[in-house]
Amino acid sequence: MKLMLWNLCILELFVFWCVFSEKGLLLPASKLPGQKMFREFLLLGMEEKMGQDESYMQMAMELAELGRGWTAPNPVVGAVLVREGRIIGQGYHERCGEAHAERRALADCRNRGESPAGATLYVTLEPCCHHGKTPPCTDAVLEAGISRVVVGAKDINPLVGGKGIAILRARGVKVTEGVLREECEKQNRIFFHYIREHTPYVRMKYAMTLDGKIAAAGGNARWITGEAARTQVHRMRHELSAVMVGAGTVAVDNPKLNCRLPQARNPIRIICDTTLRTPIESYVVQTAKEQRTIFASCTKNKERIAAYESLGCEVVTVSECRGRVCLNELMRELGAREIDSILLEGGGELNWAALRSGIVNEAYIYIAPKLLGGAAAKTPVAGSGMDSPEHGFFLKNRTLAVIGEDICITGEINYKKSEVERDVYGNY
Ligand code: AOF
Ligand code: ZN
Repeated sequence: MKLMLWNLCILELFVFWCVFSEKGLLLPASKLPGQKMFREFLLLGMEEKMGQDESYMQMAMELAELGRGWTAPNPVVGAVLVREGRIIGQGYHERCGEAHAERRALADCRNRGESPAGATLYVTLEPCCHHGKTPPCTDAVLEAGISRVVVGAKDINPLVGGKGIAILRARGVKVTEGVLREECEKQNRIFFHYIREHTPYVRMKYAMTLDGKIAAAGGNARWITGEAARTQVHRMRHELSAVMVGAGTVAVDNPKLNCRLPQARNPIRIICDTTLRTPIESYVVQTAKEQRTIFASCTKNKERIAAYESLGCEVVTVSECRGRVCLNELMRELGAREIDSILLEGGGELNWAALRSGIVNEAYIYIAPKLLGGAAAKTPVAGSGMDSPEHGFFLKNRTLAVIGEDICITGEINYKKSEVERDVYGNY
């Protein structure tokens, strides 16, 4: 009992560190010292609190997180192999194109000199049964002689879609489905959205003062929030595939739109620029050969397009909706390019258009304990605005957290039909 309490204490400290430390979720846990031993130690005693299946699945979910940012457009997946109450292997999907979590766990098991025959495999997503960039995981599970597979979420990829589970059952493997299903589905909400809609999952993020300003009256926006919140945003740039801003933001701030954290990747940059007027000298254009940069524009001016392309930019031409880049069409174009997620970093006009066209899935709103004033100072969502408070976009499944000196509110946008304006082609 004492040991259990001690373990829970450490677990809570660890969670606190993850949520509140400046680096928090930012340090890839694979780089933590003794990470594997630490996880296995944490599990001691947890079975008394949760069911055994749930606690191993929880561990598989934590492993899956280590792949976040590297696996797109694939899901994050973790796997744990257990025999007679002992963990004999663990792994996660590390990068798109590389081995899946199940094969990693089996390799780890063999590296430890253990045999996977007769073991139970815990995996956060149904094992695949198709030949993609890698061979089917079902083959690996059957060859290894695994006797039971515990699955978190079903894979809705039409190439799998329950067939992985059916194949295992038909071959005599005992399969338990839906352990921590909701949590596992939530963990891969980007993947599920992308597979279902073929468009990117969009997270709108902005930082404002207590009086709702995203910059001072003269336009200076450095910095609204403190360092801890800014570090978190950099983590998001690593975790989501792309970051999107309007041409106005590039013209005013000349931003880098990169990720300044160690062992992290840079996001693809997407700039919505209706008339393709972004200065050629701007940082994003000049560094397009080092960091993939996509301009979304309505212009048909071939020379202008060629000028950007010669510097390494990609130009995606879409139709015009209300005089601006058609965001619904753009999302379909980006989905076709396998971009599964976007961090929308505004400004106000783009945020409004994105909300109004129904492409925003969730919002991360940072609030700094400052008041700036200024009737002309910019606000995070501009455009023509709603005519009545009852028509406002509403956030559901909200969370509230203190990040350094700031507050962060998150939530999913609960669209009602009246809030989204689209034509018969699905465009705003
Ligand atoms: C699993 N375990 O770890 C992952 C799975 O092109 P491939 O071969 O990498 O296959 C990608 C698809 O496989 C992906 O769309 C999803 O359906 C599944 N991902 N499945 O059993 C894993 N990453
Ligand atoms: Zn697989």
